[in-house]
Amino acid sequence: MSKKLLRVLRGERVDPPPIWLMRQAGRYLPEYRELREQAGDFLSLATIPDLATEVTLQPVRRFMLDAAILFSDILLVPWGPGQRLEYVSGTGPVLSPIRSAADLLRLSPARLSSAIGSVAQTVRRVRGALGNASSDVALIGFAGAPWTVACYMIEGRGSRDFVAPRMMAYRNAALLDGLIGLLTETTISYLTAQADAGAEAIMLFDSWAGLLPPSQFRRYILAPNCSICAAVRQRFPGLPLIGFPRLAGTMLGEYGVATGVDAAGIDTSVSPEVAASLLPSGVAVQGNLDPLAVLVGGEELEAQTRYILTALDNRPHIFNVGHGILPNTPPKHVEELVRIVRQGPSRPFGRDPAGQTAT
Ligand code: 1CP
Repeated sequence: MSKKLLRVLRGERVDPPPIWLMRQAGRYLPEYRELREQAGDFLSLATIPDLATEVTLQPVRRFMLDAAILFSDILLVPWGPGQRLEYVSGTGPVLSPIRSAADLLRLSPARLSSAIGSVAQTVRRVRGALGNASSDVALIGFAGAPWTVACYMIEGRGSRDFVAPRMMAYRNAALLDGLIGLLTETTISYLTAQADAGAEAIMLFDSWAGLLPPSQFRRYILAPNCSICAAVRQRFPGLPLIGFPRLAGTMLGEYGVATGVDAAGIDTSVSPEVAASLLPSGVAVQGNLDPLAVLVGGEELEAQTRYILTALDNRPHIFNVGHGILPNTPPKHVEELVRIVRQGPSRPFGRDPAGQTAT
């Protein structure tokens, strides 16, 4: 019998739905903090295959989740070809910003191959470890989508509004087109290497898709996501693809149709029923519990979880959070969440916590 997550990605409704969580590996786990300290810096943790393998497996072992997600970061794709990158504690990633054609020319995409090599090695080791346990756990590989990676490359750090890349879309579209084109090609190689090494599904994170108006959304989100999905499909026809155009709002429907993804991740702001109605019927919905509800725990966690389970009961559904698990989340609350999801959408709680009944 094939793995639950893969069945849902093929369009099957599975009850209770499989569950995994964005940022399921990370600082909220004491075993992660310990290994992170040993490694010294985040990039070592992400690029030394033995360490990255262990961190990938930690949450799967602790919570018996239905999927492992490769432990890596979306910023290895600019770092590999030579963009300076540092993870500064308290600030997050800091990069030397790309603001001109000369900055772009300094990157050498051929150098990405050594970063790709270490990530492929991690994928092989995780598959080996999961295989030995003859488990039902699927391994998800991933990359950032070009616009989201470009946001960090141009801004040079995390931001709430990423003004520099958005300005570039108006004032120097040729440069942005060049960068998005380069990222589309490198992302295809990066994902192809992960699939070759044994990733069983691929997720494309477009975390900052929601910053663009519709015409730019089509140019910088739809077009590159479509090219990547088509190229990966051509090489790996049966490999399921999950797209996550975060905060895309009503553009979610166009995204689902144009890219042909097998599942769409939805963020916390989207009503699950509306997301389901915007997407083609065979497309699975992945999401979308508020990470803050996991942090808070208790009755709120239970009510919000049951609401989502009920709202997506009649649809291929992968239970997840709407954005990454927060660093202060008590691991006990994740345990509790997994327990609630495995009980399925039992009726008495199938209400929107604000009082609206799920249909
Ligand atoms: O230990 C630490 O201090 C590092 C924290 C951390 C972790 C645990 C970073 C830095 N990256 C990661 C791992 C990571 N990043 C994974 C691993 C798999 C898992 O989910 O368990 C994944 C899938 C990502 C993807 C990622 N990185 C995204 C897309 C998803 C999202 O959160 O929107 C983004 C935007 C990044 C950039 C990034 N890397 C790290 C941080 C703190 C950030 C966000 C910076 C910001 O915007 O403020």
